[in-house]
Amino acid sequence: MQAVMNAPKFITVEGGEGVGKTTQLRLIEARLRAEGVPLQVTREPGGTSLGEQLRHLLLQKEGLAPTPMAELLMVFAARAQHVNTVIAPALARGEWVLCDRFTDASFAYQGFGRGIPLESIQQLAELVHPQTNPDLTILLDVDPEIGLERARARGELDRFEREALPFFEAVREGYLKRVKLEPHRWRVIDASVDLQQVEQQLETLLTEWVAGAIA
Ligand code: Z5A
Repeated sequence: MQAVMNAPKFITVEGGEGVGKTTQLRLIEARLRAEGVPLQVTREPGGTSLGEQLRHLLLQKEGLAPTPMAELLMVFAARAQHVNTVIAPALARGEWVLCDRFTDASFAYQGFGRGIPLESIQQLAELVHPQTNPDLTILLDVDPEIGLERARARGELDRFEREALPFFEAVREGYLKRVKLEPHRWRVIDASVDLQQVEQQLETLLTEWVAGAIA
């Protein structure tokens, strides 16, 4: 079906460890492409050559870990490059952008997880992407104990995944607080159930969203 868009849509997907983001992003992508939506699929940290190099530095287990502030500035450096060279140009061309994590992850991980003041993160967000903010954010929500179990079963853990449970509890709390602040932007999916049931919830959401966004 050839879809005609009312406006470009910027969709982000968020969640803690082992929520199944990678798995569910593929479903969302396939669904939007089947609707004929011109789509740019990307991720953070990453999405550009510089961003992918910063991602490698952020996730590596070897060497000295960045301080929380260095970590925050690295994710925002990657984001500055990403927004200016990939996300904003795609939206300007009339494409939709489906992004695996965005600034909400900085609030959740560096703010709630690492304890950096939320106002500092807000200031960076306003500096780096004043005009570029998600229209819809899907939170895949799961109890961190279940999520960590899944991540561990998947294989070797990166630097973030090696954090202790309280870190991930704080990250989850952070996401849920962000949902309360801007409920119209967020849709929360219960990702504790099996994959098929998560997919069903997403299908319902996408049907509703696509119907509303495509003229
Ligand atoms: N980060 C940050 O700190 N600040 C920022 O601003 C940004 C990011 C943007 C990398 O992100 C890190 O960057 C991230 C936060 C930080 N922390 N870490 N790690 P990432 O998004 O690339 O990394 P990730 O969180 O590990 O995402 P992931 O690789 O997409 O993993 P996932 O969400 O856990 O998804 P998955 O691979 O699809 O699922 C994991 C396993 O569970 C897999 O074997 C699945 O088959 C299984 N699974 C998934 N769903 C289910 C259900 N429902 N039932 C049973 N099993 C399931």
